Amino acid sequence: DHRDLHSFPTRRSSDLNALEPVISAEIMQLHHSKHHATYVNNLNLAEEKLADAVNKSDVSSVIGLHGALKFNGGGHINHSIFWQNLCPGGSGEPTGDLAAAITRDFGSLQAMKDKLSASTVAVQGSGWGWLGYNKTSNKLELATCFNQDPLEATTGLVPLFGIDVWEHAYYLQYKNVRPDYVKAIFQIANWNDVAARFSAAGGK
Ligand code: MN3
Repeated sequence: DHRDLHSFPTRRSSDLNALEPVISAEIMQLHHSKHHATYVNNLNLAEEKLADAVNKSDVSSVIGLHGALKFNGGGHINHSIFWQNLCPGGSGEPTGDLAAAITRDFGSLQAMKDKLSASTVAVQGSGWGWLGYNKTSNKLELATCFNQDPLEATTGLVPLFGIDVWEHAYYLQYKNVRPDYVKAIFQIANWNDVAARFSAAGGK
């Protein structure tokens, strides 16, 4: 059960403006309490149906729930990471092992941001851009996902930093100018959270 919509960056509705001016309070309110909440509610429903189907050894119904689990479960996973990836004013530049790995694998922080921005802006329709960690090669990699496809379950990469480019994430504020939203989001990036995810995955 995922009733608890934890992981909001400030946890208090009075702080919905915490990420302004990059993300408006209006967007935060709708994004968190409507969009994310809907994924959570529908994931809970799908998991109840899954438990019932498993209980009845109804393999056809188990398989039939795949789409709902992927979409709503992915939506919950992705947004839970997204809220933690952001903090008021940003955390400054990456440091330590994360900074070293970014330089090693992309040349520089700016080069990584440029590449991630370009691939994320280019997502056709709704989806996400990601900085991920490849545990097999011990390298940072970039990827994009359509819809709410969760990065690790669909590519094997451990998600470190995600940019939501569904229109609900920016349209009320940035209208059709997705590149401005993607550019601005780095101003509120919480590299401490990204570094913690990298470290937890065994990255160096
Ligand atoms: Mn979203």
